[in-house]
Amino acid sequence: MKKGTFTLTMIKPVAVKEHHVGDILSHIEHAGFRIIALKMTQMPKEKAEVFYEEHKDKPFFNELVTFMKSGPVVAAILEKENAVADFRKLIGSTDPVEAEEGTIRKMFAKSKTHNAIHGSDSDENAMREAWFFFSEMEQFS
Ligand code: RTP
Ligand code: MG
Repeated sequence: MKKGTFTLTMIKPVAVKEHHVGDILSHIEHAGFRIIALKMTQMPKEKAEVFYEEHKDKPFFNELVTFMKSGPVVAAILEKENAVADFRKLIGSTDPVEAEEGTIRKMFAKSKTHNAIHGSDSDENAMREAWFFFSEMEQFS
């Protein structure tokens, strides 16, 4: 995969539990993103800590890890020009209270921690996170 052409998303446990996987994937595809890898998986504590290691010193870290290991997530690699920035726009602000109308977090988030979906914040992190979840045999660029 070429850097800058994709992002990594994860539908978080709250949205999987509440049966929003189909609606969210549909929304993503209709916005012009191509799903080039997809799986459901549950992260053990150690994996969730590695995925979010950049936040390890933040006050919300333990709550975040506890939430992220609480149930299965649906991870996907999404291909599109300008994928990282366009996808962050599609999901909306971290806190659903601040998220714009029509964004995925506005529609499906329960709170700032339980905010329904993840999107990579840079091309470097998209690359790291894509390889965190998917092997070469699972990527269909
Ligand atoms: P994400 O990485 O999941 O796409 O979210 P983000 O970039 O919008 O936000 P980030 O600052 O990277 O935070 C990662 C996740 O940690 C939880 N969080 N809780 N209670 C709080 O103050 C708080 N702040 C962040 C959220 O689940 C957030 O998505
Ligand atoms: Mg982030």
